[in-house]
Amino acid sequence: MSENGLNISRRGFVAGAGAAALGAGLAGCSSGTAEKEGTDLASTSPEKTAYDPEAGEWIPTTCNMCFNNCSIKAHVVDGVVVELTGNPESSIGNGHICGKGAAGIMMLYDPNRITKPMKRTNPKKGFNEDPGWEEISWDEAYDLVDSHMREAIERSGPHAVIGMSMVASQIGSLVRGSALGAIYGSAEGASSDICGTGVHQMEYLLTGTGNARPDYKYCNYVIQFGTNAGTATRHGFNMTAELFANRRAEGLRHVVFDPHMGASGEKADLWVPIRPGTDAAAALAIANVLIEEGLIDVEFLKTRTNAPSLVNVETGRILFDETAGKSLYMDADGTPKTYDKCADPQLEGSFEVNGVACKTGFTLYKERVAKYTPEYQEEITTVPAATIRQIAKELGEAAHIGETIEIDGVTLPYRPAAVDAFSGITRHKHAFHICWAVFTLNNLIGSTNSVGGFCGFDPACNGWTDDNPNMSWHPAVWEPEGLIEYDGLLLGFPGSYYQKIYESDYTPTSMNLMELQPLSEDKHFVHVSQANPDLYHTQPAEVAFCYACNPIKWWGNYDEQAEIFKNYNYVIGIDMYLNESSYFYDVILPECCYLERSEPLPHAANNHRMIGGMGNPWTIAVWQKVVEPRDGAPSSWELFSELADRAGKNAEFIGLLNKFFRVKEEYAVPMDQKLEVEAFADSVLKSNIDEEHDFAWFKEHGVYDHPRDVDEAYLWANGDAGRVPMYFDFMLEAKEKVEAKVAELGIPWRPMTTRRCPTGSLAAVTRWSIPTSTLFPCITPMPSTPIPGLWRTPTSTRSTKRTPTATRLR
Ligand SMILES: Nc1nc2c(c(=O)[nH]1)N[C@H]1C(S)=C(S)[C@@H](COP(=O)(O)OP(=O)(O)OC[C@H]3O[C@@H](n4cnc5c(=O)[nH]c(N)nc54)[C@H](O)[C@@H]3O)O[C@H]1N2
Ligand SMILES: Nc1nc2c(c(=O)[nH]1)N[C@H]1C(S)=C(S)[C@@H](COP(=O)(O)OP(=O)(O)OC[C@H]3O[C@@H](n4cnc5c(=O)[nH]c(N)nc54)[C@H](O)[C@@H]3O)O[C@H]1N2
Ligand code: SF4
Ligand SMILES: [Mo]
Repeated sequence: MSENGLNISRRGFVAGAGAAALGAGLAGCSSGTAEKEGTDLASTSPEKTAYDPEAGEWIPTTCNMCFNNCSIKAHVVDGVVVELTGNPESSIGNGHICGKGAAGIMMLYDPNRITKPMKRTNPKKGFNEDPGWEEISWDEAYDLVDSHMREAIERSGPHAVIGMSMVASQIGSLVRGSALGAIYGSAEGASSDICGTGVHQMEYLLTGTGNARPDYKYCNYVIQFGTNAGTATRHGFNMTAELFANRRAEGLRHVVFDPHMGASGEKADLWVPIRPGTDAAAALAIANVLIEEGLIDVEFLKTRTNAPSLVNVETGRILFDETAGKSLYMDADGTPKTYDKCADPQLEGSFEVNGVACKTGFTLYKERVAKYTPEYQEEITTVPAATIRQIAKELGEAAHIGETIEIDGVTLPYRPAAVDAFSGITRHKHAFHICWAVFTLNNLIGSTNSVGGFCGFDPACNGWTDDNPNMSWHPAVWEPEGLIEYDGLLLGFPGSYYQKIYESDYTPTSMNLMELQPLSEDKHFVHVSQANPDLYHTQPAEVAFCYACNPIKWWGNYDEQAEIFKNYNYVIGIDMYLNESSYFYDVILPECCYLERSEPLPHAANNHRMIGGMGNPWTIAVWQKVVEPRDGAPSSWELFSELADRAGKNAEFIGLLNKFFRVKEEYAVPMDQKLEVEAFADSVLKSNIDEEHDFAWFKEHGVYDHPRDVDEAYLWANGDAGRVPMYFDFMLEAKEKVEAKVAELGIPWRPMTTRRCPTGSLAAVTRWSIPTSTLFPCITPMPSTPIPGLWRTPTSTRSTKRTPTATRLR
């Protein structure tokens, strides 16, 4: 083993051809100008070159040092990258590069990067065992992957293999899932359970898209619960950082609930330390004060939420008109009417309908939060009651309830106050319930989907040109209650929690037991069932395929995970480095660095990078190779294409990718030969933009953008119908069905208390935290045949007519 443990001699590398320019690159990186005193990192290199920004070329591409994938420019001189900067022509990153992004140059030239396939020679696995890595040829590496995958599946069926990926290379993960599905019929996947679990579901339910944020441009008051969005982290970090900082300087008031004074806490106007895991109590107390003080948007609650729904006090279930198949509201004239025919719905009250005692959903909500006085929550959270009162009043007053604003000729509700949240509340038990309590505050003040309020990143898209609607989406409406559905992250394909809950069969078909978690986001149950297959009646996987991830650390219990990993017959890893998980890998195939590869449509359709909103156009940016890959290591696209080609599965693999990327037939690449990445990029771009904007155009220009219309930034700006839930009747439906199914199958599931209140404890729907399947296809292995219903005609008036099972008037 060499000094760095990788059979790569550091000395050999540094003395090599890239050293002089590498030194120059580091100097350039640290100072931005030639030979600034005191920052000379290049002194160890044998030869020092002055940095000349005019030399060589500046190549537009995409950063992958984190999943934000900011648009950058790489300064390449004599075939060596000497500096990375933000690309000011792109809204993705707004021309900024963060410290980590600038350090990408160090990853590119890091001698410890793996660039050749290796196999383990020590059969013993463990954190204290040297795997004894031995370099092997690419041929052998592909054969090892192919034979172990194939044999496991032939022996034990499609569930014998589990694919794992997360967010480090998100489109690569989509390709990984597609390839394993198309080539091997692999049907299992796993991901981490401590990312957006809880948050994304609430964001889908409230904004029709899986990522939401304060509408910073217009917002004057932001409360953050457990997130450093725009100060250090989160989705579209470099887009948000400047915008948020400017708005704070202009007087935006920033309140942060966080046990720890992190990046947000230290910049906030008011940092509110809170006992970890207790945020729901604080949020419910804020709701209590808002209601007490009359600081609620009654009009919004009546017309854009299901709060007026009539609820059977006995069963907790919403009343539906049997013939119309729609939920019932009480009209001002004292007659119950379907939600869409009710002229003046009563937000509050107790009624009797056909002999059934009922209350409105809002009344039940109000009764529920009555208990959460500021004083009561103080005992739970440690946050002083007076602080909660102050924040609630500030929030309610900042919301400008009743006011409107005109944007691009459209008059819209103006609610410049928003409650935002992420990791700090999603990574606790009952994450969904905490998020539920927290995000409902936006409904109370009418800021959900309003100008200045809490808005989805990309709630709707009319296409990337004026006359090509190929890339478009708009959430449908769940007719029985008029609730908005969603379009998934990444690819913008339609999804429906309501359909899953009301219509699906809950019988689990995989180790993830996804059918029993209809609101689930990530496939993470594997880490429980793999260790207890008998308990859950699941089939353990035999081979694990880990792409661009470090799964040992996903669940916080390294030692237990180590035991699980030891139990796989064979573990395949694709990475750029050895990490904790690789102590358990049998074979590692390197992927080249992001600066050494090209990827089609790096930001997918509507992913985490584009925060949306007026002023942020639809931006399509290039990800292109800026230097040749060291040792010829492939990209994930090339690697999976090779596997598909060797297996004779080109048509299946390419067919699936065509669906995902909405490739038009006239631009499709040949299906009977190995996928060529840049040719595929061409078909994707031409299909979704136009003939002119092919990959060659992007290589030269880097970025294409298209202005965002007002109805693409604000969900209801075109007058569309649609509501969001305040009373979560569907949770009760799911609870009943999950309970019945686990009882039938003898699956241990922890029952929760059975309250029927909207913010109560309906957590039997989930065993852990509520975890999704097709929302995040990047982490979901795909079946080998195209998924029915995934490919739909783009339209902005799509709606669904479905009958809930609970249409009876009860
Ligand atoms: N620059 C950059 N941006 C990124 C990423 C990256 O690697 N780099 N990664 C991306 C990914 S995958 C994710 S998931 C996001 C994460 O983005 P964020 O959600 O903003 O992540 P954190 O900085 O972990 O923020 C969590 C905060 O919650 C606090 N916290 C912990 N427990 C509690 C609690 O009980 N209550 C409250 N109120 N707060 C609590 C913690 O102290 C911490 O300050 O960032 C994404 N954006
Ligand atoms: N302890 C701990 N656990 C956590 C979190 C945490 O903050 N701390 N965060 C949670 C969250 S929010 C998330 S999203 C997950 C993230 O979990 P992962 O996605 O597993 O993220 P990382 O641990 O960053 O591991 C990424 C791996 O991908 C490799 N890699 C990076 N770029 C590339 C590439 O271009 N190609 C390939 N093939 N490999 C690449 C890196 O070398 C690294 O080994 O972790 C979750 N678990
Ligand atoms: S925030 Fe942007 S520049 Fe920084 S590492 Fe992430 S993708 Fe790169
Ligand atoms: Mo994450």
